[in-house]
Amino acid sequence: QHNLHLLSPQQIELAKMLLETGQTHLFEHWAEPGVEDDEKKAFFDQVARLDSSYPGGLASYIKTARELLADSKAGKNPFDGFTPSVPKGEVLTYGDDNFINFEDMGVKEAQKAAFVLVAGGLGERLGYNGIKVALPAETTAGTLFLQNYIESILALQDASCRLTQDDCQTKIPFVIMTSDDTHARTIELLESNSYFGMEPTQVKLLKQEKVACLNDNDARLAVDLRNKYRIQTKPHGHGDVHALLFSSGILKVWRDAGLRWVLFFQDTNGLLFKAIPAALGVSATRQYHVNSLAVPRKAKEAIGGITKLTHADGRTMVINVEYNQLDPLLRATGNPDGDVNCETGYSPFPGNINQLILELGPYIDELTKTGGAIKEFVNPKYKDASKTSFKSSTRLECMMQDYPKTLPPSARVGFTVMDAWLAYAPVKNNPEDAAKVPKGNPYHSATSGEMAIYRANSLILRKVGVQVANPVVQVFNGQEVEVWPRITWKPKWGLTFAEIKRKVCGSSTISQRSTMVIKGRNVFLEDLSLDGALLIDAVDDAEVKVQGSVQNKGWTLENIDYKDASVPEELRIRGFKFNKIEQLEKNYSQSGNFTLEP
Ligand code: UGB
Repeated sequence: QHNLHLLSPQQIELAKMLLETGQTHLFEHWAEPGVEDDEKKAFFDQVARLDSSYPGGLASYIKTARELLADSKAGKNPFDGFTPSVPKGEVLTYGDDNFINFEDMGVKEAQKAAFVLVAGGLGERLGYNGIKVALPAETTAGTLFLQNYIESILALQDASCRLTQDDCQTKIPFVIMTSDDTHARTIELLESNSYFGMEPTQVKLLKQEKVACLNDNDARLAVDLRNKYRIQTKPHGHGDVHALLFSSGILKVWRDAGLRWVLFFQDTNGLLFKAIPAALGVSATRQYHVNSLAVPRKAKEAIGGITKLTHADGRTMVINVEYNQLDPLLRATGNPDGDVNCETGYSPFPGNINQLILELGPYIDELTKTGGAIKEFVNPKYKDASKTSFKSSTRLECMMQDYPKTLPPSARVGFTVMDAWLAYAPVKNNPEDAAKVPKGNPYHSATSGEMAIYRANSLILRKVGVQVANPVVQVFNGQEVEVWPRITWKPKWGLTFAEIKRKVCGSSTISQRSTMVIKGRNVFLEDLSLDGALLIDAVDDAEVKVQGSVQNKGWTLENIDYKDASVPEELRIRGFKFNKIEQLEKNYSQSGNFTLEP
């Protein structure tokens, strides 16, 4: 009351809203008028931000929170009335005719695509001190995750452009969702690396805001313990991406520019773009409004399961059921063993890798109705069984893959299952937790993420006719992994099966202890016999044939311990580093035709 005369009309409205929604306690310990006025102003600035960044405003947030907290207290099952079953989707096999046709189609469609990376999370499970997209995806070429994503989008853009007759000006738009935790460091990474070759105007950052924390079942907002004029906030989840895209107005700009697809992806999957062209081809061919990428999933693996839910009233939807909910849901619906592997050795529910392809038109139609609001959930940690108080404040959360929950039954929601070796190897777990993963389940660590890249590249080269040696098994940071030859190439060398096949002819062999890095676009492997390390770089208009036998001492893998603080964090979380003993390195900086014959 005493402070009212200091407030602007907008601030008075916000104060009224807070009082009407039961938030009187926020003002209880305020100093009298004239004291700490700057802090009071900052409080209202924060409330204004919380209000404007949430679809429907803060009052709507508090109302939803009360409902969800009441449901949680009552132990209400969010899947009440629904029976889960295994849905049908498109199952692809790398390199067969079907896959190649989808890839062709996907490359054509890429001209009408925009990409959205959700990178607002700090990755608490990984415990890395930097932003995750700044980590090297692998340490042979040293390509960073963000660099790999940008170079892949550019490779797709070029490949797509090459298919058109006319002068192609396509610049695939790329949005990165950041948060206060990642925003400044993402900008710095882009700027200090000249946007990894992308035009800065192609890239747009959208920063998600945190949401207010809740102290009790009445959804009373939590006062920040360090400052009584601030409300505690926490991340709201990757589901924010839809509201942010909608409110930014960018979706309509894309539609007006003739785009048709929006592809969403996460921060640390070094394999993802090997699966993108075919998955986009599936979207276009099947005319899916929503297409989720999936991989075979081990029961209880920490990724959601794509599930068909059928309600007693006849409604059905195909949706991700999060890993902690799938097992109880199955048990509650007549499957006493819960989430278990079937005879294939995998869960019958495909694993969601949170790569979504949405058709832009229906997406805009839906967001025009919802404002981008996504069905939320709350996960309070209660002090005791009475569920009347929390151990610490909680907040509402939302996930981007819950977007289909509000869609009408007529929406075409599908999914595409890819081989896990091709499509999915995230870096989420710290070495200690990864070492505890049950045997046979993926580690999802920096170690396994890097080794998966070498395995995928080795398997791809095998598919196009190169004789690649078998892997050996080694243990790094307590994790047993297959070590394949360390083969990497830039996305522009080959993003699709057809493109890679075109670059390989004759009969080449690569031994297990070998390392190969291809950075040039037009490098052709012809009767190469590699036993050691070979690094080739070439400008785009240099055409290089690689022949003959390359043999040298090569690069060896040296074990390092994740606790060894003398080694940089991005290396020690892998448990190994390269000992670069001997290599053949060739760099072609002029245009022309060349033959690399050692
Ligand atoms: N992220 C944000 O941008 N903002 C946020 O507020 C939070 C996260 P996690 P999660 O593919 O393995 C997801 O923490 O949420 C970004 C799916 O829900 O790595 O535990 C963050 O930067 C699950 O179904 O994953 O699990 C990162 O890029 C399964 O598919 C992304 O969101 C699982 O991923 C994911 O955040 C998986």
